[in-house]
Amino acid sequence: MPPELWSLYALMLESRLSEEAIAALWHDGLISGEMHLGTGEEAIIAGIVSQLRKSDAMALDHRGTAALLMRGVDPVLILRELLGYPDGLCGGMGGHMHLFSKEHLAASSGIVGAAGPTATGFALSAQYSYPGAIAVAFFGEGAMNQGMLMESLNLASVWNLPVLFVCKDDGWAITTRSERVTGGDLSERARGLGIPAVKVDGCDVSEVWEASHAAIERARSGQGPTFLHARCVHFEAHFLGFQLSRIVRHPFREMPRIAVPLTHSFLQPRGAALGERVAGLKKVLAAVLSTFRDPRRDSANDPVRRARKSLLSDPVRLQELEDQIEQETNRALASALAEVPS
Ligand SMILES: Cc1ncc(C[n+]2csc(CCOP(=O)(O)OP(=O)(O)O)c2C)c(N)n1
Repeated sequence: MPPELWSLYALMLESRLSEEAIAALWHDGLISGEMHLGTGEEAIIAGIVSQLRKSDAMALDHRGTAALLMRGVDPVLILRELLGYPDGLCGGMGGHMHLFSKEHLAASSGIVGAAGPTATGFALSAQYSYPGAIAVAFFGEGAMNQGMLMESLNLASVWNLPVLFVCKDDGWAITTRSERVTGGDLSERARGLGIPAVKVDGCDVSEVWEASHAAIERARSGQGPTFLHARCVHFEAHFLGFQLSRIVRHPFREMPRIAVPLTHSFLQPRGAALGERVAGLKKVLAAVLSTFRDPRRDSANDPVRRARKSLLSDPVRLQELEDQIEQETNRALASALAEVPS
């Protein structure tokens, strides 16, 4: 039986509000370095994490915050980790890309593809020591071109390990379109290694829940791994402050920042021949114009909004739930910003 959409929406909203709070801290300069969020992935994470049991493990990529929040890791510990405080989840040393919780059997890595071997290792130990327990690997489609992930898929297949491999496919690896670097069909790749593969709309939490439920049951009952290919959209693009996502959101405000230096370089007397310059300019214009058709402009791809729409039939309950989650998030934020212990 799937849980009611209310509880899945609560997980997704808590994650979204917490990540919006993280974004605000980052924009205020309180978190150093890059910041990759999981905004847009909430339906994939909630649909799966809501089904995990205590002895199940998670291997996460550079966008692990949402999964840890939904798994029940204290949001104050996560926030204090991102702020670099010594009483953060990993002593303030891991940052957002290397979040670990031994208690929750969860390990992240900023090394693209590393979720594969980590989850496979977790699953191997589960097969010996905790029959019925499973491991989940979350990774982007860019990671599917990493050798270690392919090797993990292969080993999980031949050793019949209880792993759910979850490919969160947003079609981009930083600035590279997936079709420019990825041959063939990803589900077919998994099938080629003997692993059943299922494609889902990663913006639809009920669809993700249904598909992953069957896969998780297969793994728990000793029938081996499954590959789940879930399409999603990253609303912040690769990381916070990413120029391309700013153009997608505010094309007219951001355009002059591109057009002015471009015009200057175009009019330079030295450099490439005119034909090459025109060709270059055409490419840039095409890239900018394509942002108008970008899926990130369409709120129908926002999993949180989509789930919310289905709950609008009970506006009073919805308002109560949203108020409660907002208050909890604000409380966690206030605690996280409290004095660093001396
Ligand atoms: C082994 C390795 N190579 C390159 C990088 C730099 N890098 C960080 S994120 C990223 C793109 C990953 O794309 P994808 O797996 O699709 O995940 P997404 O960021 O789209 O969620 C790259 C290349 C890295 N961290 N690790």
